[in-house]
Amino acid sequence: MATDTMASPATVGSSPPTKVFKNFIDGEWVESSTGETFENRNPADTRDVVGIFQKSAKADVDAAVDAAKRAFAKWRLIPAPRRAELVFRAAEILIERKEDHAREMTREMGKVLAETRGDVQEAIDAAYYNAGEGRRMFGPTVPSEMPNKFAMAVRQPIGVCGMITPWNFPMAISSWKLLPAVVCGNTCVIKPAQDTPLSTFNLVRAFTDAGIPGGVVNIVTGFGPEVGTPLAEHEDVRAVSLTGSSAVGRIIGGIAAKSFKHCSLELGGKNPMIVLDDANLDLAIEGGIWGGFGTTGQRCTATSRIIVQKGVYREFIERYVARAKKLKVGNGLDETTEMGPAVNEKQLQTDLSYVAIGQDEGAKLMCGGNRLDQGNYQYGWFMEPTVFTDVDPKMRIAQEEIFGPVVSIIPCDDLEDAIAIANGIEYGLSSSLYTKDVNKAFAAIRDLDAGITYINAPTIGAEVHLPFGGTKATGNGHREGGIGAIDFYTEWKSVYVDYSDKLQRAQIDRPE
Ligand code: UN1
Repeated sequence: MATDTMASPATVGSSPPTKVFKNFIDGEWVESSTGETFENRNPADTRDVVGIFQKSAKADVDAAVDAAKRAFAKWRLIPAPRRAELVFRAAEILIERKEDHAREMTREMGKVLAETRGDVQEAIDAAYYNAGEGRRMFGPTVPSEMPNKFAMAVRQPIGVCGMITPWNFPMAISSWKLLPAVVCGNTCVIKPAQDTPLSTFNLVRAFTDAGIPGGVVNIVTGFGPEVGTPLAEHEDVRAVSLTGSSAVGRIIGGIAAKSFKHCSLELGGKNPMIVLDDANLDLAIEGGIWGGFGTTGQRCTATSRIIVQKGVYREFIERYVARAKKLKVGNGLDETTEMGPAVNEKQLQTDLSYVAIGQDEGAKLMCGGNRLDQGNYQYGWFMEPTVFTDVDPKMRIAQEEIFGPVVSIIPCDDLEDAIAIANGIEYGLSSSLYTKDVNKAFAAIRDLDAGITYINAPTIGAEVHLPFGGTKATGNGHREGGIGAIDFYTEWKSVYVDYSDKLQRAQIDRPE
């Protein structure tokens, strides 16, 4: 069991001992080749050091890929239902540890406890789903065009998979990648986001405690250029999965293309929520607040644009802004907090810079826009929930992914106009429509250019057993979640068994 050796206490300054976490390679917790480390600090109180992690380099990636390659030789031969049992056991372990993991996640990335509990739950859900896949992994068995010939396609593992994960759903998104990959018989090297490595450690620890063999899942912590790039470049890595920005996606996708790796990119969003005149406004306001400010706006599915029909536009903004102003911002460990901090100083600066951009562009700043840095806020990266109205769909605040608590409200004439505005961006992840008119709902389901559409719910809240991902600059056509992930982490092999005892030439020897 690796539980006891994952971290060792070290004394940092005069504060209480801070745990030092090592890389996890070949079933062992090991220091990085560089001998250097970095700190993981609480964004709600930067005096709180959550842990110290290895600042790794290419040599560590090489060691992890080598271990994963050796482990693959055996792991691929374990029957999928047996592999899946270990994942099922990991789910049960995560249930026992849910509260502790949620608290640690709030400390390392800031989102409120209700949401970090949801993040751990999403990993549990993904574990149960993928454990079930171990007994499915369906492939087609079809009639052959020849007599006495059998035809089917089976799923085979790919090999070593490299994973680069984001900080906003540090356990859930790691689970979307690791769990289907291992059930399908692959082995993995994961590089968690440098802001949130602990939650990925907690997920992997559940695996190791469930009995997954050494080398099947390896963690190398550090930064993109030193760890992410060599991982994507490594010739023995046959599949790469990234969740991150479209800018990083372009780099990783380019690297992967050079060696024909499978590559799944899950990137940015600028997700529209449309509110028509006939909508239940109470519901739409509540949904828009949750979708816009949940996770401090730091979801790729965040409701960052609200497109409201003119008949209810004034009433909607008045009531929406009143609600946004009342949101309780603070440390997510306080159960009464509704919105936590930005994940780090850089993200906060980006959020604030977009406030200035929106004002320069002539949008109306209705509330928020300021950093909160007095009193209890002084040690964290807090800002006010921010709402711009009368936003033109072409403004940068309506086009670019901010990844913060900044919502743009845009007026529209009717559904057709709303859909044109909704689709008029480079991204296509999530979308939503509030209406009571079933005809309009189905027209929107057909016409919104996005990977996900919600009716009478905001743009967030995807469940793990349906495909997750988007169109245009949101990705490269793959989907996580459900069967999409099984498709990504397997290679099809078509099998023909000829039991006729003679040469039968397909397409040529056509039976009478
Ligand atoms: C993300 O926004 O990066 O659908 C992932 C949701 C969550 C996952 C979001 N289940 O909002």
